[in-house]
Amino acid sequence: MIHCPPDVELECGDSSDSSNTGTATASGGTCSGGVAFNHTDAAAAANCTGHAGIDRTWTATDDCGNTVSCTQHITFVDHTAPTIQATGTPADGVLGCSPTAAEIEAALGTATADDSCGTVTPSPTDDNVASNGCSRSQTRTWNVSDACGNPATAVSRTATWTVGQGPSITGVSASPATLWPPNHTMRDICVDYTVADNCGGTVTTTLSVTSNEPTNNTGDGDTSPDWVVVDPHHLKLRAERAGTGSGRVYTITVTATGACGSASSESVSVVVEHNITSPVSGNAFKVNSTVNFAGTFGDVPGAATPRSGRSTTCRPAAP
Ligand SMILES: [Ca+2]
Ligand SMILES: [Ca+2]
Repeated sequence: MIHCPPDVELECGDSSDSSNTGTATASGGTCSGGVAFNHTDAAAAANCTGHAGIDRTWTATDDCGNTVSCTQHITFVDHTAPTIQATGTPADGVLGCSPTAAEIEAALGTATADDSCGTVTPSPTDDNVASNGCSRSQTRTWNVSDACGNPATAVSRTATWTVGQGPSITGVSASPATLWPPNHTMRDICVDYTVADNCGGTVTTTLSVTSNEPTNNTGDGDTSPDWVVVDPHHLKLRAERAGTGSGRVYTITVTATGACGSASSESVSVVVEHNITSPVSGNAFKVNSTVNFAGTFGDVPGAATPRSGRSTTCRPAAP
C-alpha cells in the first residue's frame, strides 16, 4: 500500500522539489525485497500567484513488479505583501528656496516594489502642496497590492522648500525731502526704511535714483552727475532744477532682495523746489488780511539742508 505525502502549499520561490514537499512511502505487500518510488508531475491551473500548480503522481514498484500510485497536490499561495522602495533627489527631500517644478518632482521621486510572486508596480498619489508661512511641502505616497490582494505597506516621500515673496519695506523716508536753494551743490540725503524678509532670510538693499528732468541741458550749468549713491541708506543729490520747469523731482527707489531672490521696492521723492510755495495762484487776498499757508516750504533758509550731516534717524551705513 502506498502513502502519498500530504498536499502542500508553497510560497512563491519555495522549492517544489520532493526534498521539500515530501516523498511517498509504502507498507504491507507480500513481495519480499525492496520497493522503488518515482513520480511524475503534471501542471495544474495557475492561480493568482501566476504559478501553475503541480499534480505529482507517485508510483511504488516492488520486486515482484506490482505497482501502486497516488497523487499529491502542490499549489502555490501568496501570503506575503510586496515591499516598496522609494528614492528621490535629494535623498532627504529638503530643497532650497523656490525650486523649479522639475526639482520638486525629482525630490518627490520614484518607487519600485518587490514581490516574490511577480512584478508589481506601485502607484503614486500626490497630496496638495501644504503651505505654512514661507514653508511649503508636498508628499507623494506609493501603494500597491499583489495579484493575490496582499497590500504593501505604503511608502511616502516628502519634499520641503521655501518660497520668497519679496521682503517687506516699511517707513521709507528721505531727509531732507526738499532741496533749496538750487545752487548746483551736491547735498547729502539720508534714506531711512525698515526691511524684513518674510522667510527670515538675509535681505540686501540697494538705492537707485531717477529724475523727472534731464541731467543736463536744462540751463543748469551742465553739472553732472546729479546723484551719487553712497550706500544703501545714503546718497547725494544735486540741488538744481530747470529754470523753465516746475521743479525737479528725484525719485529714490529702495530695492530689497530676499534670500530666495525675490525682490520688492518702494520709492520716496526728494524735490528741488522751483519757487517758494505760495497760496494757490489766482486767489485774491485783502491787504493786511491773514492768509493761512499750507504745504511744504522747502525754500525756507536752512530748512532744506541737513542740520549736521546725516540725519540722526538714518540707519548706519551697511558695512
Ligand atoms: Ca506577494
Ligand atoms: Ca546736472
